[in-house]
Formats: sequence, structure tokens, C-alpha cells
Amino acid sequence: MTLLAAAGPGFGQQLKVKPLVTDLFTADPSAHVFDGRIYIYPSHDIEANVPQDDEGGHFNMRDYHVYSMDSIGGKVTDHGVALDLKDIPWAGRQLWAPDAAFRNGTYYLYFPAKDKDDVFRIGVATSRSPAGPFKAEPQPIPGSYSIDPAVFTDTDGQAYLYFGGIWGGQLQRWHTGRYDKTLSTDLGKGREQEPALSAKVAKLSGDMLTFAETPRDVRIVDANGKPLLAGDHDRRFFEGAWMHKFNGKYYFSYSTGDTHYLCYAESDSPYGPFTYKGVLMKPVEGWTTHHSMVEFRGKWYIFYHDAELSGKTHLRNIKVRELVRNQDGSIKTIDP
Ligand code: FUB
Repeated sequence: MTLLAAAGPGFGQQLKVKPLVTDLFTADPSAHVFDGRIYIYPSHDIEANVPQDDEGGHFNMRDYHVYSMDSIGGKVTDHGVALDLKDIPWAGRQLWAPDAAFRNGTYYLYFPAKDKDDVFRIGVATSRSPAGPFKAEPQPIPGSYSIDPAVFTDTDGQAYLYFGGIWGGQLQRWHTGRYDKTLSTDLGKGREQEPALSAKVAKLSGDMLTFAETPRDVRIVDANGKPLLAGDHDRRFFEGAWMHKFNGKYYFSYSTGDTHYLCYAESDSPYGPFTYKGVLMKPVEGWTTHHSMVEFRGKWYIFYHDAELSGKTHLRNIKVRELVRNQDGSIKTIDP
């Protein structure tokens, strides 16, 4: 176990926020509170010397570390390698943004990786400890595809898996229901007036290892109930889904990718449709950010990343700051 940099001064006052981890590059932080402690499940960025492209080939990560903190702003503990690419029987390359969940004494790590045919799938690994190490299931979740799994357990105990990402995340290649390698980025020019591609959601089975239903579209509509369009790059879904519940409402938040916003939308159901509400966070330093939100000791926090330490888009560092809500449940836009 290594003790690393803490959030540092300025935290909570919305001054300059410091990276949580400084000895490794980390990104895509999914945070959860397990046994009263904050656990963070990030990607572990490395310099793999792969040239940058629209497919994200330069994000060539090979393992996961789990971090934990007993308080926001406190020491960050690195629990070491929790899962390594070489120990995932079906995976070929690129361990991207993971998430975690707990049920009946077992912790579940959900992660995307390209299989041996270079198609993104979503895998599961299990552990008796939130810090791992995790043991991967021999096959990816049947019927899974694309990237960025986010698990949400509702107040009635039902767990849902949200996932998907366009461009390098390959979601567009499944547009016809079968994998089509020729479909690039967000389906291309001339489709700007069509509904945008949607993230997916599926109930998880009781053992948390399979989908209990065929994944459904997470529809996002505007205030008039019209679907957001593919050409609406400032508002449409790109990747990085997250779900949380607040005062009985479901909040679906996500990244707009090429326009670099985090946005959110609200619904009365975990399936949606979700009504677009606004920008959660303006662009950070670097190409992407990817977030999670968690309630801890009566306050809500957003975990995210930027590229402050390296100045390079593929070598990122995770951060945390407080999330401020207005009285109607809407979220104050963060300008990092
Ligand atoms: O970390 C690799 C990819 O970059 C993630 O899966 C996306 O959400 C973006 O952050």
C-alpha cells in the first residue's frame, strides 16, 4: 500500500483542485462508498507510444488500481494492481473506464476491453474486498458491447448497467443490431437531423454477472419532448454515462465528447426518457473528462479527470470537488 497526495488546500472552496494521485496517471474515476470509506475505480493511463487517432488507440491501458480515502481531502491509499490484462482470458487490449458494485458479500468490477477480434465488450471480475484483487469471469457479459459501464443500484435493490460510447467506443457499429466495422465516429455526415445515438441500459441479473434483459436505449429529449439530434454536439450523448438518484428523481449524466461538456438529464424512471437539463461541467484541460458522483456524509461530490499533470490527452489525473445543487434539485454548472 502506498500513501499518495491528498486533495489539498482549496478543496471545498472551489479554488484550484489538486490531482488526487500524482505517481501514476489515472482517469475515468468511478467513486462509491463501501463500509463508510470512499473507493475510487479509475483507468490507469500509461505511455504506450501508440499514435493518437479517432479510435482512441493511444489509450492503451493494461491494468487497474483501486484507491480509497476515509474522508474527502484525506490521504489517498493505492491498493495496488486490482486486475491485469494478462489475467482476463477473453481480452486483447485497452482496459478502459471501469465501475464497481457490491451485492451479498461480493464486489463486482465492470470493465470494457477489446476482445481478441478488437471489438469492445464489457467484462466482470469479482472479489471479497472492495480493494481487490479481482478475478475476471472467463467470458465477457453475453450480449455486451461498447464501453464505459456504470452500475446503478436503485433503492429497491435492482441493479442496472448503463454503457456505451461513440467514435472509438464503437457504439455506432452496433446501429443495425450487428457489429459493422465500416460505421465510423457518430455515423457520419448527412445524419445531423436524425436522433442522436443513445447510451444503453439493462437490468442486471440477481448474480450481477449477466443482463436480465436486452439492453434498451437511454433516450434524451429536450424540454418539448423531442429527441436530441445527432448534429447537436453540445448536448447529445457521446460516452461516460453515470446515474444517480436524488429526491426520488433519476439523473443521467454523460460526456458530450468532441465538445467536451458534462451534461445531465432527469427522469422519473431509471429507463428514461430523460429530459435534458443542462451543463454540469464546462471543458477541462485535456480532450475528455469522465465523471462519477457520490454522496458522502451528507454532501455530494463529483470525481472527474483532467490533464493538468502531463498536458497530454492520454495521460490524465483524477480530481474531486463538491457538487452544488439548487433548491429544485438542478445542479450548478462547474467551471473548472
Ligand atoms: O479512458 C478511455 C476512455 O476515455 C474512456 O472509456 C472514455 O470515457 C474516455 O474518458
